[in-house]
Amino acid sequence: MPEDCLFCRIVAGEVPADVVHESGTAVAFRDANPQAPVHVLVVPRRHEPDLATLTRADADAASGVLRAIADVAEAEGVAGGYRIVLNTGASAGQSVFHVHAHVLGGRDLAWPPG
Ligand code: DGP
Repeated sequence: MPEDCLFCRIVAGEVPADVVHESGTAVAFRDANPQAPVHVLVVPRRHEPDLATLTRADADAASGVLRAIADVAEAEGVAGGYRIVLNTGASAGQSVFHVHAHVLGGRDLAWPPG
């Protein structure tokens, strides 16, 4: 685990977070800067910077993230309409380089996202 990775520290319980879901491969917690009534981050326990590296390194962990997204959407009551965002790379707005899926819902979501 990289010692300077914020999301590794949340997964390890070293940094407090509002955890809403956990599995053997993934952890989900509320975003500290929510952009919608439901805004949950789903991260793999394993540290990888983005979805491509995670999928190539550990397909089970990648599918665990997808499963956790579905479980979170259902538990949060937004399974009928929500958005998944994986900002990948600084130019796309990624600021924490431990892969994470934003699960956004609870309001109408405009498209294109900008
Ligand atoms: P991104 O820009 O796609 O890398 O998203 C990073 C998200 O992480 C951003 O929406 C804010 C959130 N975030 C940053 N620091 C913390 C924290 O300490 N706790 C929680 N729960 N979320 C955080």
